[in-house]
Amino acid sequence: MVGKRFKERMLRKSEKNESRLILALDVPKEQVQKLLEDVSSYIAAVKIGYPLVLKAGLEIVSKIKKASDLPIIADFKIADVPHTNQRIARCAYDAGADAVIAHAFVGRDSLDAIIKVAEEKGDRGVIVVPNMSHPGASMFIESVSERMAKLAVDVGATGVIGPATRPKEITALRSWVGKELLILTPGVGAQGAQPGDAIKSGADFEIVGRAIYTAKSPAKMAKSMRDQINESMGG
Ligand code: NUP
Repeated sequence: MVGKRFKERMLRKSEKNESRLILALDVPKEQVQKLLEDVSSYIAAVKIGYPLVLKAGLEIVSKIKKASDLPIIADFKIADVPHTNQRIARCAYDAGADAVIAHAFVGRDSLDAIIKVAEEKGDRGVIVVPNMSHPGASMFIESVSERMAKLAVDVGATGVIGPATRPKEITALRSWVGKELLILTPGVGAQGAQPGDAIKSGADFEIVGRAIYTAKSPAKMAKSMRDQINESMGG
């Protein structure tokens, strides 16, 4: 498995902050610093993606790195031919990303290309997408998610994305990927899932964006969601 160092870093942060929450930082760059100051102690990692990076530039990754010691997951849903995948992953890791998110549907060679870069860059993480949280996932992705989850295991990925909105599919996902791979689940809050539901179904982390960053008090919301998840775990 690639990215053991990333996984351990995330689990250490999770333990320190007693949190299974990942913040989706899909905000304008002007909001990043304050949001991080408000919620950093209640989360285990941050996920950045196109909504932020296409405006702020990739240098936002190093700025976040300087401002906090949270692991950074670059959600670029990489989905191209192998050599392009490799170049995209290299850009993300060189900018300071600890892990990247990549689509599985492009096939084994495209994922292998990213895994190779992750190894070269010092055991960074690779999170594969075998399923998605939105209703449209039922059109195509869901019907092949078992094969894609098993591909994630075969290529040696660090983890997979699962739909918090459909907890039964997380249970199935866990049975396909085994215990070692991390399962990260978006869909909590704005997309309808309740904090804790995905973890109870076998996920390791819940990804939350809008429910936290549009709240009147992001800090209070992050703390409350973190606590709800912990309560649902019996802790
Ligand atoms: O299946 C997925 N669903 C999903 O929402 C895969 C994702 N990567 N995401 C991302 O998670 C989405 O792009 C957004 O960054 C975050 C969820 O945000 P929110 O719905 O909590 O605001």
